[in-house]
Amino acid sequence: MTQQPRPTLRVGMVGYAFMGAAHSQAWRNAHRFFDLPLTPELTVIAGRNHNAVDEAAKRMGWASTTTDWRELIARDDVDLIDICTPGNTHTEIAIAALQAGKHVLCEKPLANSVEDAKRMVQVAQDTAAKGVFAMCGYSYRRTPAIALMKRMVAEGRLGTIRQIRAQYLQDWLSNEHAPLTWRMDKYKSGSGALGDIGAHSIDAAQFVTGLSITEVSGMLKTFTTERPVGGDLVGLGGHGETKSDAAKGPVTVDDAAIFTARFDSGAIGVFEATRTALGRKNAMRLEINGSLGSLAFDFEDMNFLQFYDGTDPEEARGFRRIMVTEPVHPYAGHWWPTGHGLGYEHSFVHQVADLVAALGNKTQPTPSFSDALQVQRVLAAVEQSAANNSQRTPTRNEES
Ligand code: SOE
Repeated sequence: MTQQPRPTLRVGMVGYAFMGAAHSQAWRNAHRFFDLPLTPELTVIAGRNHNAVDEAAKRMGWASTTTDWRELIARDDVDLIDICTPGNTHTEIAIAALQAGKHVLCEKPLANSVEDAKRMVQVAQDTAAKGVFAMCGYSYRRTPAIALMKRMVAEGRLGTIRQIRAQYLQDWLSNEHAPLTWRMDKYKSGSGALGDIGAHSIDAAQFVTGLSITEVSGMLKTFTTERPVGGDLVGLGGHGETKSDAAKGPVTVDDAAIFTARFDSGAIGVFEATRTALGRKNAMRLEINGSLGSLAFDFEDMNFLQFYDGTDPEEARGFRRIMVTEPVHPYAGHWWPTGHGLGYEHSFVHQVADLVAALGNKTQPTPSFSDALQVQRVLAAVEQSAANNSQRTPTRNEES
């Protein structure tokens, strides 16, 4: 008997840069590797520049284009809006889409302020009651090793969680000649390394432990306070040199952020997010120390998870290097035979698969906008702490 074709989920995406490309890959492939209740269709992509969005549509596989995101929302052949734009546009697009009855996937961080995030949460809660759902794209929680960390913590393999150590280290702004882009403009991005990559660490730490951050003390640093305007924007946000006599513009966000955190259980944490750790390319690291064991992950070695089991016989104790490619591991069994490994793009496919499964079951996908609001609160608290110079004691003073 021939199987009935699955209903479609017609997607309209706003944006076509790095995240647009990663999300497009996920919309194209999720239903080919996961048994989904709905089959995504890449219906329309929106971008401000007509030629650029047409080129992107051809390259990424979108059926049509528009230069006005409002048209996506007006179309009755679009069921979900995927927001892959700078943070200052998330609130307006997401609220308009939800109120038009479209599901929403919104890239992280949710918004550029707690106030905007709260507005988005309110609308999302109202529309969820009518079966229109919203999710925020914290994709790292869908890396198999991080999902395995959560499973092992929930199974009690670490005992009582005591310390969380999270670093997200990049180096694409180590070069002071790297050009100014929207990621260095506070109005567009909300913050620098803190909100761009520190947000991933905050979400992952809370997701894996099931704990919430209740208090922080932070420091922000901008090493290069002005950068050349224009120049070749290659890669993440602006690799490459620009002409030395190029006009310069102000950097209004942090290059690096560090903060300590207290969790609701009494656990404590240390967080670091930087774009100037020369030599570290995308080292999203998370270590959890518990009373019975420890787990440690580094995205630059993303198919492996380090596990120290304190309940092992004393002579056998040591960090084990688990290859997270077995069918028993989260997501891994949908792909290749054990040992063949996955990459950065697979977490976005897992994100789409889980989102579509939830929509097909008419249940709230996670992380919800409320989950993302909690991250936004932590980001704002770190910025406030850094601005107030709170908890900082000079090591020298006039007497010493
Ligand atoms: C830039 O730092 C960036 O593209 C982030 O915006 C992404 O969220 C991260 O996954 C990779 O680096």
